[in-house]
Amino acid sequence: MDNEIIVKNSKLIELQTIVDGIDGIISVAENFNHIPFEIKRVYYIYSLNNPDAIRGKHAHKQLEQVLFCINGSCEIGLDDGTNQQTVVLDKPNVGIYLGVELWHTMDKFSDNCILLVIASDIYKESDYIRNYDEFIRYINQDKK
Ligand code: T46
Repeated sequence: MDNEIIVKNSKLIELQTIVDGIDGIISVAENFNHIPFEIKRVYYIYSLNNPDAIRGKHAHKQLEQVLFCINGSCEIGLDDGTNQQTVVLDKPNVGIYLGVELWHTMDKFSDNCILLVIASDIYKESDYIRNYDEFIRYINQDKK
């Protein structure tokens, strides 16, 4: 398992680290710069105390997102319908871009894991494909 991205519509995004001596580090994500879309929503997932938790298990039709594990670590499972891979997020300044039509899961959360998500749109349940067979049908349909 490595972090070379082979699935479609995904890439790693590495933010600069501004090291403030012994007093900490700053990483910055800007609209259309480090983040390849206009940011419309930020949410974060925490209190991931169930070691067996598997989140995600869906794809998006239009939504683009970048996930950062800003504390601890977790694994992101990616599936574009042809290729599957697992990516470890364990650095606060390295995130993963999830484009459209990408089935994803999040699991193997470490203690105190915090997942920060930057999204291109507000929450719309109609944008979710939550059934895997439906996802495969959706990506294979003729989009004339
Ligand atoms: C995604 C991954 C990375 C809202 O009402 N508003 C929101 O902005 C969000 C994110 C969620 N919700 C509600 C919808 C569900 O009733 O919160 C509940 C749990 O959402 P979900 O099961 O989709 O959570 P995850 O962790 O599986 O997925 C989340 C995002 O929803 C999703 O877009 O790509 O993180």
